[in-house]
Amino acid sequence: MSTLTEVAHTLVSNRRGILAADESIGTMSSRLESVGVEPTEENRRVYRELIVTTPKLSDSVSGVILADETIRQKLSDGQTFPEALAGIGVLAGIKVDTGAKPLAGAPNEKVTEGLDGLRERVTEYVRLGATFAKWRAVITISNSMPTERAVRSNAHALARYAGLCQEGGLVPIVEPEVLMDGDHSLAQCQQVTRAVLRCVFDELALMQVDLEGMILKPNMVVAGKDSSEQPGVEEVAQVTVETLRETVPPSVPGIAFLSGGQSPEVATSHLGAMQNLDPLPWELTYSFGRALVGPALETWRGNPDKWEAAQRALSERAVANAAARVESKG
Ligand code: 5MM
Repeated sequence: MSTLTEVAHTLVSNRRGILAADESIGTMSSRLESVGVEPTEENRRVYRELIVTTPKLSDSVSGVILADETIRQKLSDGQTFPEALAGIGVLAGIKVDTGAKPLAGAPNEKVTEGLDGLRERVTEYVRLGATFAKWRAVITISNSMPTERAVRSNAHALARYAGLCQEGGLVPIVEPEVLMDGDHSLAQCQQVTRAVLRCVFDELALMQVDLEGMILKPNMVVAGKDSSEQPGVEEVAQVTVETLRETVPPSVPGIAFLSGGQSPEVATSHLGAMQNLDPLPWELTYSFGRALVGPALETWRGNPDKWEAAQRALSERAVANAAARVESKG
């Protein structure tokens, strides 16, 4: 097994999942402000320290995705974040995209940027202790979207990113997110997700990306959050797995879902319901951001007295998701 394949398997096996703590400075600052915490570099660091020092984190978390700012920061004990994670048996990842920017010729659609200089940045991130990377593309559903232009541009960028990461020794997490924003139906989400994943795997093949050395991070197939018809948990699980079976080759070791704005409990229920749908050719796990850390951030609110309670809130979600990966198998 190559190192890339080993890292990919480690990330998705043993019931564990990935914690996405890679909010860009802008997103992290808004999240801190929403709970009354001043959005300073130091407060972003302290909040990330709370996450990675959560007791028993490694029982249910295999990897933590860091932001560029965080991978260069230190914990209060002087360790870097990758050092602290390595010390507890958790892999360090790094978000390498530089954000979704307006796509020329496609009003209201975005293409994720960050390919310029990526080869050199990958080398640096490996030196800083990263073993895997993440790049997120966003796709919007409406009457006129997504355009083929947006889907193909984003798929192309994801594949070039994945190729550069593998060349430099990082396992790429390939994240094409079909957003929950809007009032679209479950069927529309399925249709768009299917088309996006087909295009992504076509581009990955063109770039000769080794599928055994990558992780796919897709959205679950759900109705738009403003839709009046919300499917039940079993239906979401069935339609999501059906869509993945149609599009994701079995050589991909694992699929780690994003939560995309679902409540923590609902995201966990969906993950659990999917485990029953044998045969699954890949591991199905989580790479949640908000659905893992949301309750912890709400509990902490910058109050040092709430540090342990916040860590318990994170632990509770992480343990629930790890349990969801097996419990349903009954
Ligand atoms: C943690 O947030 C990630 C970075 O977002 P920005 O670049 O917009 O700041 C984000 O990519 C995240 O990893 C995924 O959306 C998954 O998180 P959720 O909250 O959807 O599970």
